[in-house]
Amino acid sequence: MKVLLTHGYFLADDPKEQRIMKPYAPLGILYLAAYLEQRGTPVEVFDTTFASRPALERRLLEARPDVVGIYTNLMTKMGVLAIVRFIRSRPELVHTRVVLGGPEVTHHVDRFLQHGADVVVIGEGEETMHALVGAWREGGVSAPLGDIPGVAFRDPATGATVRTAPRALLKSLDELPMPKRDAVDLQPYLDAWRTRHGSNAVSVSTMRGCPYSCRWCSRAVYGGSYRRRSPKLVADEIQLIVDRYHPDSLWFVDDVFTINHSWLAALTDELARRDLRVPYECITRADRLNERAVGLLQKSGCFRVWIGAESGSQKILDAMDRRVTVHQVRDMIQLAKKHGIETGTFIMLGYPGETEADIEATIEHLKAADPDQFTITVSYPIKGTPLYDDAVELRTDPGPWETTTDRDIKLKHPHSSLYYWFATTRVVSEVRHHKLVRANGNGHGGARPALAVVRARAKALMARAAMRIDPALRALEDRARVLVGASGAGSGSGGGGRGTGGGGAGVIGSDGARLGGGGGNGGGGRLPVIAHTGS
Ligand code: B12
Ligand code: SF4
Repeated sequence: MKVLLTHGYFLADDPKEQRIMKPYAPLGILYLAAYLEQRGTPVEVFDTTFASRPALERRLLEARPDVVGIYTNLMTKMGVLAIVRFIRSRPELVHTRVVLGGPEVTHHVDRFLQHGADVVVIGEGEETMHALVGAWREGGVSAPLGDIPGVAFRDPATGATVRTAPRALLKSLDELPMPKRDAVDLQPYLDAWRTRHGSNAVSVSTMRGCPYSCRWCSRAVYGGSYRRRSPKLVADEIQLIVDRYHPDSLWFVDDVFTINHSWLAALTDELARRDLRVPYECITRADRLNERAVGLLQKSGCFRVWIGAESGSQKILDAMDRRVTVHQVRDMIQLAKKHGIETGTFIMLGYPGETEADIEATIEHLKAADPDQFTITVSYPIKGTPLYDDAVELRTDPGPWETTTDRDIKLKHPHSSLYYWFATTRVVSEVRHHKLVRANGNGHGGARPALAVVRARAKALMARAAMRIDPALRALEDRARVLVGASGAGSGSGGGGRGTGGGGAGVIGSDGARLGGGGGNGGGGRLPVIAHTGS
């Protein structure tokens, strides 16, 4: 039985990521590959990141796999659909079963099946994929799948979607083998990082699931569970990565790295016992940090911690169900800095109910918290999240499902489409101005910094003025819309990814995407790992 796993993400088609250039290998399918191989099914992983679509198509025709499994997230959806179409269009691949998994499939099961997938795997993938391959091996391409939990497929007789019972989550992540990183060539990833940033990183996952319930966050795969690999196995994996790839740093993709302090203490001890100290970056929540946890982070090698902030307005944090206070975030950013750990934070603009006063509170929050970097996202609702359901009246129709993503859904605001671009520019410029003035006050003055202060101030003032005349801009926009006969109420939330990096506080304004921090346009040469959703 020939199994080929792939992910439909092509770096060459992603100018934004080419600018950031912090690619990571697709961990999900590397876990699947390891799990299947451990159980006797050899797997080929076709890593699309540095490849081209024609190269993948050639390989599919050459290999004629019995099963093609494709990781799908909301960004890669269109690429994945193109691969599915290709497979369906080729007589040579008529027997190939197409299985889709990953976060984007959970809430679009029917659509993916209508567009040619044979099976959609919902949730954790290892056991389900193993069961599917086993069923096809035993029973051929039309083997019955109804007893396999965690899948959806079309009934061959009626065409109706059949969803089997949900798959129970793995009881212990320690049952899993390490992801099969050697199934892909990591070198181009490491080289891409090093060439652009002077240093590189490898991603590691130690936990699955998140028990918090931030309303905009997609937990489509692991839900509200919290499971973790034992510190010993994590240290084994780190050792292997270090021996094999010699990376400059690690990035833990975990949602809330410091959620369990005893686990962190045990990992810290295990790493110390092995004298294994690799600089790493992680993401967490302010309420899962304290003096002890920050001390452990520092001791175990954390050089940068991302602490979710989202907003400087408590009203908005509460609306998001973030369950932290603005003050906790501020205090923990300061605490981490005191321990010599760099800090980053995430900001989301345009959450429903946010006013200009809330945006101003966010600016003040960033000045007071003083993170080394921050990223700004303009809010967009992902299907399956509470925000998506809450915002039913506010969502714009992005257009045909197969050619758009949830990132194209705008939340209707009483603003012009440029408002959040101005807001992003204002946040960045005001915070930058604040930092520069403080640095000058600390005796780091001079002609160039003075010019930068003036520039930042001017930009902030212009952005603020533009926000103030927004009703006029909005009226003009509405009029233009009427004149060209465009339909659809409400304006979009923010424009494209206009980067506005700053020396001290790196930030990239974005179209709802969370991108890397200060390495952005003019970000002062900082080298943040891409930080984005989570915590
Ligand atoms: C690391 C990460 C990134 C990294 C690296 C991506 C990479 N190449 O690895 C970066 C920063 C680049 C990134 C970017 C984005 N990300 Co991201 N990312 C993550 C994160 C934190 C971890 C992913 C991971 O490695 N998980 C560990 C592995 C083991 O889990 P997994 O991938 O889910 O795989 C399991 C199952 O999904 C399933 N499975 C996966 N593939 C397959 C395939 C088959 C055939 C089968 C059967 C099963 C299966 O089995 C696997 C094992 O159980 C997740 C959140 C999370 N905690 O998972 C968000 C997450 C995946 N990202 C998300 C988003 C929104 C994005 C962006 C769109 C953000 C943006 N910029 O707008 C971009 C898209 C980039 C792109 N072009 O793909 C969302 C996806 C929501 C959705 N519906 O798709 C998530 C879930 C975050 C969230 N909570 O909202 N991301
Ligand atoms: S944003 Fe972070 S803390 Fe909140 S639910 Fe998502 S992963 Fe959990």
